[in-house]
Amino acid sequence: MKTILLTGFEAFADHSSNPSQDIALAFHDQEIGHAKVISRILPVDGNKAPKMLSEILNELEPDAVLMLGLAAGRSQIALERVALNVLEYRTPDNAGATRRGERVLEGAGDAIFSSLPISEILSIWHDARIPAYVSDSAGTYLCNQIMFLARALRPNIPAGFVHLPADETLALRTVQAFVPLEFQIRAVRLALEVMATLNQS
Ligand code: PCA
Repeated sequence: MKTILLTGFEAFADHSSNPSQDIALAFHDQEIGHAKVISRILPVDGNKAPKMLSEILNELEPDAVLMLGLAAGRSQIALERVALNVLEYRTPDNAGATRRGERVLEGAGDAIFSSLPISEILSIWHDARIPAYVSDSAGTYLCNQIMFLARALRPNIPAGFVHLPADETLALRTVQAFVPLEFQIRAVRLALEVMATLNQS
């Protein structure tokens, strides 16, 4: 049986919760097709998150990786196409750190594409009437960092990132665009179903 690593992030900045955490945990230990999903929650800490990701990859040696994170303000689910080799953020991470134009990984290329079949996943989502699009920027914060690292550390396995909008829990606290958690869970399940059928390159 294949192993799919599913990651989410803890809450950060002024967000009281993070749907990526709730959704990742909802799938932990579940079997999807011929794959077993193992979920892990990453800290929003530019030093700790990469270390933890690398330890998890070594421990689990997953066959595929799906990473989730919150992009509050976006109104649809975003399948990220590309991760940049840059860290640039003024919103402090949960350790209080900011970055100005540092590299995610010294010596690596400037950008790496998702190795998920993004067009296939997008069209399956649209068939299921899930509002979603392919995004060409995962930002320059923790989500981009983790996506870049996962692709750089495991170049031969399907790995990619999905940015989730706020859910109703966040929208009840602060008026903002949101997609109900149930839709987000459905989207992640469909993506995992596609990933369960993929082979390593
Ligand atoms: N979203 C942030 C980091 C953690 C999260 O869930 C981002 O988009 O980089």
